[in-house]
Amino acid sequence: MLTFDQIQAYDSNGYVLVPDVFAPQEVEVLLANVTKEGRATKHQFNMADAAGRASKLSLWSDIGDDVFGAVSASPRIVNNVRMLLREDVYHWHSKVMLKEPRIGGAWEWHQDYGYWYGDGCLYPRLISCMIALDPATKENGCLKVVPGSHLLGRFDHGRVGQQAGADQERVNAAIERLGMKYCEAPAGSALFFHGNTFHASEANLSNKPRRAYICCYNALSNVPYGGKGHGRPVPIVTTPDDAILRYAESVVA
Ligand SMILES: O=C(O)CCC(=O)C(=O)O
Repeated sequence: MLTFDQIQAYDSNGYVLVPDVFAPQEVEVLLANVTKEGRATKHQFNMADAAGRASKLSLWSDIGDDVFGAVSASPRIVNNVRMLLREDVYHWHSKVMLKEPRIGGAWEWHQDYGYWYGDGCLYPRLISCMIALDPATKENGCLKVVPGSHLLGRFDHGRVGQQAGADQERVNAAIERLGMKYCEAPAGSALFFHGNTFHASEANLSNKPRRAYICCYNALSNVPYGGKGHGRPVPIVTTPDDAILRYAESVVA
């Protein structure tokens, strides 16, 4: 459970990094499932960055009855998101981010609400939780954020490569005023960030992969109008705490 200080940090900065949310054995099971034939391999696609480098990911909206579903519905994530939003939430979507060694592309500066505004959400009451599967470092393209930018409101977004990118002039002004922080993160950590927090990541120029699993949630009071958006707006039934390790055997089999 997040502490009072962590919740306060999130409220003022728009993000909070929590170490050791998942144990090394759990991360191992997840990594094995990233490469094993299944959800993570079936749904893969690229969203090229401004330089044309491939930023590969796999994305789905249903929680699903597998190890990835066990994380998306983990009480360690869902209950913290409920606390940060001060209300119940539903699963919006989850994605495996595959930043491959030397070729994995960047993610351009954006707000997630820059994408989700177009899906009919009236409020930016969405949270993403980025779970590091490999240690995320400056060299392999860890997430970088503009602290406090969740309070700026939504900026206009246009196309940058195949991604949505925020108005660069305003992003530069925000960075000048608020600064920018690299969120280097140990494997198993969870970075919770607000739907309006500006974030980006650089290309992976190292010879190590930078894989991460990102789970996104929307407040149940913020269901998009017109039947648009992702996920089913129903409360999440959280999984038992040992659910991830139960999938260890299916990897070996
Ligand atoms: O994987 C990354 O480095 C960034 C992903 C991201 O910005 C996003 O999914 O919104």
